[in-house]
Amino acid sequence: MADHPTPPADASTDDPAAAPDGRRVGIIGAPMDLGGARRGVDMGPSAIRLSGVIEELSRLGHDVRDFGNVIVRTRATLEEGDSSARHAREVLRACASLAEMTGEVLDDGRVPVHLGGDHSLSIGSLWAMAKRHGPGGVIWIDAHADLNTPDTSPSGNVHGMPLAAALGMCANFPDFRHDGWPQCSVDPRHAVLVGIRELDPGERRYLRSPGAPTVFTMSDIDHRGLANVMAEAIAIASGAGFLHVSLDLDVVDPADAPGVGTPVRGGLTYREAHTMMEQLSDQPISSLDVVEVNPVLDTHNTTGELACELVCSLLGKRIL
Ligand SMILES: [Mn+2]
Repeated sequence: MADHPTPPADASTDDPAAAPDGRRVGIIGAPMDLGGARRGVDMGPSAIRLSGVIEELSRLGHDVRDFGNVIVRTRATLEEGDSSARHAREVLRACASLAEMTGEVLDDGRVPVHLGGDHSLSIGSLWAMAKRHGPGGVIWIDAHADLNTPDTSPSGNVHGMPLAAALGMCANFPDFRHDGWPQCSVDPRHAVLVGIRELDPGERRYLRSPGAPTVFTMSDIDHRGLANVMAEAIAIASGAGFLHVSLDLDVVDPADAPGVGTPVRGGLTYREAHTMMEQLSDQPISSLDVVEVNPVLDTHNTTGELACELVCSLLGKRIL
C-alpha cells in the first residue's frame, strides 16, 4: 500500500533544536475527502509531506518511517448514499483500512501520525488505538465539536461526526458499524474538546448533558488562559487506555490557516497553536491526527506548512 518512499533512516543530528528524546514515529497519509462538502482536502497529505515533515522530524532526532497512504475510493465512482450521512459506508470502509495500517505502525513500536484528509479519518485511527489498548482519552482540538450524528447533522457531512462515532453515538446507524472494530473507542470521561467556537444545536444539547465530554471553548481560553486550559485538558484526557491528540487545522484562525474546508473566525493565533503543541510535547502522546488541510483553498501551502510545524512542535521542536 505504501506509495511514498521511506526516507533514509538517518536519525543522527546536530540540530540544536533537536528533541531530547528521540521517538519512533510512523506516518500514514489519509487522502480522505468523502466526509466533507468541499473538494481538495484529499491532497492534504501531499501538502504536509511536501512541507518536509518527515525530514524535519528526522532532524529532531526521531526515527521516522513513512507507511504511505491508505486507499480511499474516488468520490466520482461512488453513490452518495443516505443524505443524513453522505458516503458513510465508504468513509467507514476507508477507516477500517486506515486502522489496519495504524495497527502495523503500532506493531512496529511507533507513534502513529495520521495526515489528512478530512476529519472522518479519526474514526479509523481511534478504532486502531482502542482495539489495542481499550477505550482511550482524546484531546480534540478543533473549531467544531464533530459530535453530530446522522440524526442531528444539519449537513449530513461525516467529517462533523467522528467524535460522536468514536464515543459510540452512531452505533444505531448501520453504515457506521464495522465488524472487527470497537463500537466505542473513546471514554467520554477522558474526552476533552479545545478551541471550539461553532456548535450545531444537537451538539450544544449533548455537551450540556450529564456524562458528556468536557469542552473548552475559545471563550474559556480567553478568560482562563491557554496554558491553564491545556493543563486541565491534559489531566482529563490522561489515565485511559491511550492518549490521542486529534488536531483539526481549522482551530487556528483563518488568517494563519486559510486552507481549511470550514474556516471560522476568532481562532487560535499562530503563536497560541505552537504554545499548545509545546505544552503537549512532554506528554506520553500515543497517537496523533493532523487533519483538514485543503491545498485548493490554501495560499502557497501556508496551511500545509503550518501542519508540519505544529507536528514538529508537538514532537519536541523548540526555539532554544
Ligand atoms: Mn474537525
